[in-house]
Amino acid sequence: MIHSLMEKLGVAKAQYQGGDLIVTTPIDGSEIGRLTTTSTSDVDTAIANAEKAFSAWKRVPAPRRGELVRLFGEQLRQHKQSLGELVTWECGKILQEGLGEVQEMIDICDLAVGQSRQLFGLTIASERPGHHMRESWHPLGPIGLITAFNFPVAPWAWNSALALVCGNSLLWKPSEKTPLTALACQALLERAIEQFGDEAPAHLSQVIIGERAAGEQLVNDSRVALISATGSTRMGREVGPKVAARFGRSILELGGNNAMILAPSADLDMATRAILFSAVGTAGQRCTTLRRLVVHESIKDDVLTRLKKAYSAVTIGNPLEGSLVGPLIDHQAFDAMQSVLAKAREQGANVFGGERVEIPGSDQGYYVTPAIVEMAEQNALVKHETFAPILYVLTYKELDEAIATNNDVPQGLSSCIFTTDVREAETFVSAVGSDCGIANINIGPSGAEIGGAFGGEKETGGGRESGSDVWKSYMRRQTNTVNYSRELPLAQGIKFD
Ligand code: UN1
Repeated sequence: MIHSLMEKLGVAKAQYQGGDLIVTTPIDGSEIGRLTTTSTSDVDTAIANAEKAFSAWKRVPAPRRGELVRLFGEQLRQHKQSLGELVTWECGKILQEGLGEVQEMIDICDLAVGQSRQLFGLTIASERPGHHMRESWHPLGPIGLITAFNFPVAPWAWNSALALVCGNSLLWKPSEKTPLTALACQALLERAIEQFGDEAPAHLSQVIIGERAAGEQLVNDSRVALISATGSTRMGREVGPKVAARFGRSILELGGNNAMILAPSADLDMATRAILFSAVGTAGQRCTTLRRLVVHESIKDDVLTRLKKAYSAVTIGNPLEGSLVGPLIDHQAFDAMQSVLAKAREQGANVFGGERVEIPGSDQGYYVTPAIVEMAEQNALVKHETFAPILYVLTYKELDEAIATNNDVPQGLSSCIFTTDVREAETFVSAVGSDCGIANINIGPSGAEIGGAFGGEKETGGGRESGSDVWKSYMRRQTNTVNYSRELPLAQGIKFD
């Protein structure tokens, strides 16, 4: 199965057989590939080649660069099914979500193509006669991308589609758990490059296979102008200071601990569906997964009854065969979930679900029933992000208290409120409301569209990816003052003669 998918996607067998990095599928734990890791000296060469590619690519007019991304988007459209299936094989998310991830890639390509004709700056009034000022945006340099297993392809595409139209070259270090999808994306991009022709330099996009050390090499190399890294807060705490120490730029997309405030006036049918998708979907392994439900005490019992009914009806099993919940990525993820649930029980919490589910033929697959954990208070356990389907339930009396609970965690990615009271809704998205990068009304915290800026505050890292004006992160800003007069007046009225 893997072979025929890889063949359709244009990856030769030799690229994923016989190497030292073993890749397994979380579906049943079986081996699906062995890749050769990139050596330290090969990473060094790759960086040097990325610099050369940048030097050529920045000379190509931006709308032409957009044409390459348009061709890449076409490749993704043609191969959506195969790439979606490969995503499912490699990271275990259900096929609907694997396909959704590829759709996000297609969407960002469309956005980037349009953006390639809109890399505009401001014109600014000068205080001096016969002068004007403007801002120009120029290509930045080689961009290093470090991505996580749970979204193995879309975040790479958010960054690379924009980075390419902005005139940069790419170096991609995918998660060591999901390198096959990276090879497939690279193969599709290479096909687009071939169609595009000679204007695209060699080594415009390169994949680096390896574990932590390979990523660190990118992080520490001052030739890499920007590091965009998705992963845990622990990883970001190492990457951020290292890039800053060499005055590089970084975009960090780290942990989330996303809450929903459920108000008494909410449409509970809608809220239940939203909770189910955002807490249970992707087996709780999105950075935007709903992890905390802050429900008004007057509706808690009703909501818990609805949720437990919905949770019990969820199908758990092989993500290629129509289940709603696939496996956790590996046994470490399972162990982490079990240890957190055991601690919660020790603390007196009421735990519903969370058991291992045996799927015939998948004894090395780690499938679990999603868990609901009623907590008396938002303690250290709740404030910690566990990358598994655990939904903590907390109660509130007044909206202010619920907003304080929403904000009282170290992470600040996504949040939402379900209410039909416009005052509550607007307060939640106001300056005294949610402190997160994403704050939604009557929609769950996950499943953002690519048109907006994606990312969060505090320990989430402060980076933004995808839409809005995020393209500016992949360019350098230049301020130009132009004198078209025959005089040389100084700014601030200074006389110097
Ligand atoms: C992630 O989990 O790293 O908003 C990204 C969402 C998706 C992206 C998630 N569009 O849930």
